[in-house]
Amino acid sequence: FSEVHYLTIEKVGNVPVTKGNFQSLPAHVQTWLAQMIQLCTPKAVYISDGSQEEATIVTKKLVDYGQLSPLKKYENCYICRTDPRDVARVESKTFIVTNDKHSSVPHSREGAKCILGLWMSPQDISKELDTRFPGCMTGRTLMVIPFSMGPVGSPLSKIGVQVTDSYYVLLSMRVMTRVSPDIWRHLAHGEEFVRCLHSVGVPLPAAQPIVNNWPCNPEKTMIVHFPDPRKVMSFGSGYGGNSLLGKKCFALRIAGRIAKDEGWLAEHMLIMSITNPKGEEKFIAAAFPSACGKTNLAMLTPTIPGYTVQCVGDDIAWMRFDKKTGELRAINPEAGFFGVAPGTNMKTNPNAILTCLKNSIFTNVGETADSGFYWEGLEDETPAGTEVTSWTGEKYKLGEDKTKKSSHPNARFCCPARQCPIIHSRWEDPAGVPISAIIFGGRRPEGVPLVIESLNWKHGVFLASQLKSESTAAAEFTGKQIMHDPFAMRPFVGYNFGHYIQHWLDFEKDPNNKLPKIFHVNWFRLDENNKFLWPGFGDNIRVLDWIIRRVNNEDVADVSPVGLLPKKGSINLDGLDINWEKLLSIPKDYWTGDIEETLTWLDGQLGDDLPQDIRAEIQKQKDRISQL
Ligand code: GTP
Ligand code: SPV
Ligand code: MN
Repeated sequence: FSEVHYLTIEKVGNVPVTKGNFQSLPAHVQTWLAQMIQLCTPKAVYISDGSQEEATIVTKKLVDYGQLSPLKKYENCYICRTDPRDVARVESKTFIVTNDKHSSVPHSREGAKCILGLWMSPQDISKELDTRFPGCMTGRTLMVIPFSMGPVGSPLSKIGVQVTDSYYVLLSMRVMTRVSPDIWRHLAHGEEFVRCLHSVGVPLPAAQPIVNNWPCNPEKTMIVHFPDPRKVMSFGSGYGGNSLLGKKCFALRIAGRIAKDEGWLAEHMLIMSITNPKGEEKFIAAAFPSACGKTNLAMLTPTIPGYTVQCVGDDIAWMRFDKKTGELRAINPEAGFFGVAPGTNMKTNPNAILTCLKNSIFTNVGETADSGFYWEGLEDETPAGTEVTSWTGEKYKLGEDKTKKSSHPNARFCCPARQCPIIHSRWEDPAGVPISAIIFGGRRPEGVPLVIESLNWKHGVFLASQLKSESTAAAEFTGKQIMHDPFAMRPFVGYNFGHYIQHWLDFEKDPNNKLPKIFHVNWFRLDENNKFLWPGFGDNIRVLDWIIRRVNNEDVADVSPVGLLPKKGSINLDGLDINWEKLLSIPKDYWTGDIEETLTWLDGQLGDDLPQDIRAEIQKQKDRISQL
């Protein structure tokens, strides 16, 4: 490098830059990077350009190292097995740091352990970080990844820069976000960006054995957010939402805080469009907790004729009411899908399978002897007797021992959204798409009908506040417990949850806002033999069809104590054998207990931060249920 270049490097600690030109970066970026380099003491600095050439070189490096191996059956696809201690998000090690505790977490009642965010003081976190980050990249390369959440240059988009010592993260960020040297131009005048620092937390030589060539530091894992200075610091994990910082850390926790300040919404929602047989298109957004069906709904293949579904996004939506038209406009800030692999097949979600047949990374899935991917759910598409190597490295033959599992339940595919056969032509529209309905839902084995329409906006916000779901493998919880997950945002909210609910309520105050109707769905109700009462997947179009008819104010709903329910016969059930009564019933005992539990829980968690409007909705719902 040039002398000038060298001097700059010398200033940041004599660390060579092996790719890119540090000196050409915007000054405020250089300043921050210099601090990160000084803190982490890498052996080299590498400035990513997001190009295919770069990905090819980095991929080869990882194959040589043994972290990735090619899946020869497909084009440019790779499989990766992690250290089995690093397989999912870790909610219990995810913190929000602010000076004022209650800007981050609610005033929970005495004795109620707050699960709507963990706060730590700047002083306490400093101590924690000081035992982690200094020297954490010793012997490793510090990579600098400039990325945009949302189309580069869109007024709805936001920029981040991630520093990481993981090549896997570099490859995945390139799929999940828009990584490009163009970003630097957009920061040329000192513009704001979210500062994302990530380290696997294993300086070299490693103090402990590295398992599966997947360096990580589970004992010291910590994911820390600083919403005020718009900063994220993640240590010890290489997996998913812990390490791809554009995703949950930035696009939900930090962006949520920005959205509150600026009057918009950053939500854990898919975005899709449905066109009915008359050719009318409507866009909807839907929030389900992790591993509860967003990707599947977003890419659904309709089982009834005449409908077309197109996908805009499968996990995160940034939405704001248009000042002129009052429409709620949404963008998908991501560029890829990081989807749950198990359960995905050509029957349940052909579009997901077709999206990930090239340029994709598969983590913690099984591999067939002919170098294809395999996971639970692909039984019918894979000949019995096929030899599979499981994610833990065990070899077995399909069909021989039913107790063998090929994949971790939170195994994921990571693939570019543009490869999706039904990706919407407007999925990168900088203006976003207009949302007509918002749907919430969860895994509710008992009591909760297939679909409920809220009585009005406030009641809808209440329905979202009382969202619950069976726990899944996307987080560290074990066993099937029904957990509260308001707005499907429990793990992802970046500020006081009471303020978050109030923020939703406040949209009603602007008469210009065209408020979408709000719905609650449940694909997971069980019968007495623990069988799903509803077939789900492609048949969910039947419920979406009903929802759109309600958006068009068709007279297909009856009022009930818990909201509007479909009139019998108003959901197209052609060709299905459905027990309507069991699927739609609202048992008085169940709902009486449920509303009490909801009030106790929300009051315990939020204390005086629980908005009065929600207390009033709870009381009204209680009164209605008592008349059932
Ligand atoms: P995250 O990526 O963790 O946010 O999950 P997600 O909400 O996108 O969930 P996803 O669509 O990946 O589904 C998770 C699991 O639920 C998969 O194993 C699916 O097969 C299963 N699933 C999805 N939709 C349905 C449905 O309609 N009915 C049933 N029974 N299962 C479903
Ligand atoms: C989720 O858990 O909701 C995910 C996967 O989408 S992760 O990126 O790990 O958060
Ligand atoms: Mn998700």
